[in-house]
Amino acid sequence: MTDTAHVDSFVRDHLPPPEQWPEFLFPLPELQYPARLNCGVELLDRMVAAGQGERPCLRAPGLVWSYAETLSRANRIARLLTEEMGVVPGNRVLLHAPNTPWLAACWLAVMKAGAVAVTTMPLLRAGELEKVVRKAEIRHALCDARLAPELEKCRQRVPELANVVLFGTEAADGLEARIAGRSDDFSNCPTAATDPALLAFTSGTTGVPKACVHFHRDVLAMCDSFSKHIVQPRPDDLFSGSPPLGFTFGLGGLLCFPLRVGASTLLLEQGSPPRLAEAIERFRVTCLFTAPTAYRAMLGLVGAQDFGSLRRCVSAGEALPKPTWEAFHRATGIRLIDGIGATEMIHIFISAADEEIRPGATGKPVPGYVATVLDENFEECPPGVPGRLAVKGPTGCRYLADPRQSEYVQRGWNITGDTYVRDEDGYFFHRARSDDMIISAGYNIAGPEVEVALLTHPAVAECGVVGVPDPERGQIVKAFVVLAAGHRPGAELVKELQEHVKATIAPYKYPRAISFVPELPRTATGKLQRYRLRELAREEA
Ligand code: 3UK
Repeated sequence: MTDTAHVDSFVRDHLPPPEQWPEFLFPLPELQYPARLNCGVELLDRMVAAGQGERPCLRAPGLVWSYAETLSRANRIARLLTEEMGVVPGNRVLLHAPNTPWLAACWLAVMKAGAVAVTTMPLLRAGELEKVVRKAEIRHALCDARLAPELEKCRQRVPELANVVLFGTEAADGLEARIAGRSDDFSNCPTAATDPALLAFTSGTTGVPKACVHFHRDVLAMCDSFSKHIVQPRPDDLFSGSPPLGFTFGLGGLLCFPLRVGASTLLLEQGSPPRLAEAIERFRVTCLFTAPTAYRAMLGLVGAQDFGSLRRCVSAGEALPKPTWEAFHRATGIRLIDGIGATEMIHIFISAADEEIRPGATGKPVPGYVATVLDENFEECPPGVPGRLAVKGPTGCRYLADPRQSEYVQRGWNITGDTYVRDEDGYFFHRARSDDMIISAGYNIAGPEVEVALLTHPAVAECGVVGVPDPERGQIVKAFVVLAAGHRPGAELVKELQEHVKATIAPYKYPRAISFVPELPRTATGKLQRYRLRELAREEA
């Protein structure tokens, strides 16, 4: 591995040994990348050189930066990083901000400088930031001034994080002031296609977070597989959505996919369903990226807000329940694009669009990827038999210095930790996270299947289903239900919901216990935290 532009070899030195890497596949012409490749250059300089300079690139309410203006800012930030902050290729740069054009420009600058971006969720607290800074040995940070207090607390605990520059401030030592006088050209770092470009921390629930290493080529591969073949964006598209750029779902959908084709992106600091719905109407968003629960919540706003501009709507992060797909389709005529992605894979690898969509299925392997369902002995499960989802393609899992590498990657396959079933036509259906399967009186029950059944009842706004210990049955199925407006909790409704599930799916799967709750516990990326529901159930017992 001499073919690198990294001067600081920390990330490369802490990659897993080659025999623990997944197998990589590049089966399409668009996935053949040259040995030297800088994804920031491909996404930005290349577009300006191709005559896109005057077209809109980054937007926020009240602001539009063209491709040329974005390039000018990214170049001046790259100069600040390399000329003044002392960043050298391979150094990690922490980026901490809500989704804004400045954050996007900083990310592009980090790429162009050959540094390694570590973008964190804006909601992280000092203690969580500390784990990231220690694990990735970070000395440099660019941070939104509004989030400075939390980062400052972190810096006091890790003094190695010496070099913090704030943006979104008029202060004389702020980023805007410090780039103002700089020349707006920059000599881009000639990174290798296999030089690390980013560390993506997983939204793991406990313990030390895992950092996934992704190369410059991986950033382009997510654009040239899922986006090119399933989203099929056009230069006149306007992308928007809720996932933070610190979550690779957001990095792809809200930054890289639009820039790869010369389209524009509307970055929103607040991506709650009402804000999103408002922005869709006001800015005429065409491609939307958000979570299944947000699509369900937006159903209630369909009459009040005009969604007529939407052309592509991508749902990921959790399973998209069939009732949500159907209700959204009835209300808007839009066929939601479900897709399973993972931080380890950088983006979506099973999905479908348009007429290929089968509501209730995640889809088929995205062009560039192969996927299968394996049993404990690594034998392929026949159609109809659930097993472990396994996938390979142009991207894959490489944890930074982590023994858990050999759990995620086995025999060249990325094992995502999901239980899936295939049908005869090759469609993949999500059952549950493998650790979330409920075993009750000898039956295997997938929590999400019970959730789907409950969601078809009008009283249910949201729900989460888990297994709780039971002396007789091993586990019983327990549902936590958030009621829709106008419905009241009570023994009668419990009975009604139980009967409803028994009439919808095999009766043995019905929830023997139901609790009504005001809201469900979710991660910063919007995922239901089933382990917290299990804790809650234990506390109640
Ligand atoms: C689950 C899904 C069913 C699944 C992600 C799109 O979610 C992303 O990454 P994470 O690392 O979580 C990965 C896990 O989330 N999951 C995601 N999408 C679906 N389950 N249907 C889906 N459509 O358990 C997976 O293993 O947080 C999603 C793009 C980039 C991402 N990082």
